[in-house]
Amino acid sequence: MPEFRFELMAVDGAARRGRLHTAWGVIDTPTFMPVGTAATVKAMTFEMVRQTGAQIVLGNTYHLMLRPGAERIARLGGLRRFMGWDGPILTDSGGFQVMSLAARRKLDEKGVVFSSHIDGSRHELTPERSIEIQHLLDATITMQLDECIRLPSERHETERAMELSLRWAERSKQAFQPRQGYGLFGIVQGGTDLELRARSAKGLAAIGFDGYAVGGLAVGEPQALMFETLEGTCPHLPTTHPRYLMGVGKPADMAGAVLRGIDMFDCVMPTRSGRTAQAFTKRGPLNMRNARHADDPRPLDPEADCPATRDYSRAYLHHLVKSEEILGATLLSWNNVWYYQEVMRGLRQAIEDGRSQQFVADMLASEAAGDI
Ligand code: PRF
Repeated sequence: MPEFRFELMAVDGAARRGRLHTAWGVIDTPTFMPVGTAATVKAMTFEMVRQTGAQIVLGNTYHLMLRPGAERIARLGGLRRFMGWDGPILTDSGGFQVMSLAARRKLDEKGVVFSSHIDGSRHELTPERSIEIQHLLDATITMQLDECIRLPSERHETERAMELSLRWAERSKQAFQPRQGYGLFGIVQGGTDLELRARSAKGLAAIGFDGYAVGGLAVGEPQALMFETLEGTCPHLPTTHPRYLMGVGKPADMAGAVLRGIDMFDCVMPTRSGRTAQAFTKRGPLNMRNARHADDPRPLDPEADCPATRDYSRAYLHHLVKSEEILGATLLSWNNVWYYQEVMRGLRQAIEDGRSQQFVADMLASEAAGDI
């Protein structure tokens, strides 16, 4: 069984090209992790997900503990076996989803008590229970339980949540059972306050994790503020470990974050927007519902090595969307996840070649140029 280990292969400015070795496979970074909230990357089979070049997918403690239940998934051989994905998985800890989805919730030092958004049943999530659930799911990468606050917030509220997350980080580390090839990530909080971010990052590094996530961003703040916060956070994180920006984002957000030292991303955007008729392309996003596609025989990109992108006409994709055919969601999600992986492939090569700034500038110009 391989060790859990981050190999830094090249650096270009603050951007990093690495390789994360895990029990269930290697992950080339910068990487994008498609979101498989309820044990499915929505509308896609794992053959499609694999075809895009994805090397790791994400699952959610919150959703899976409620349905079908963590103990059931454990009896069925863990989440990888249950859903039929043969690579590594990362599971989020549940706190963020409780705060955005649960019906009633009460948070204190111990953890968070909430009512399910599915049937109203009461549940408790503590740092220890979150880790236990992620063990039952057999997550390759386990996330600590944290508290993500809204932005903007008062400084004392931001500080309270950051300190609580740090104490929960310590408890998560205690509860985590180390196994060869498996890792536990801490999560930096602290809003957009750089002093709080620095304290959070240093506190986590002192506890010692296998990787470090930056949480509490992409919650509605302008992109420039997110980038500033990353510039004030990444330098306080160990260079020897992977850095994961949670819930980000658009291609331009990810590219900018890579230039500031981030290695890993996840976002529902490619799959969610695939279900609402949006196609990401190197010429920017297209709304396939638009009538201008109705007679267009061209594929989204004839040079792409993804079937969804290369083998179906825009006219056909438009027709599927207009007729609310389920295949429309599948093909657009497939195209979008492939495009996200294409951005990551481009970034990795550019970092190796020492031209990451130029690559990002060209990518932004191409996306802004629009469709021809
Ligand atoms: N914490 C956790 N999961 C998250 C976030 C966070 O702050 C975010 C914020 N963008 C997305 N997902 N645990």
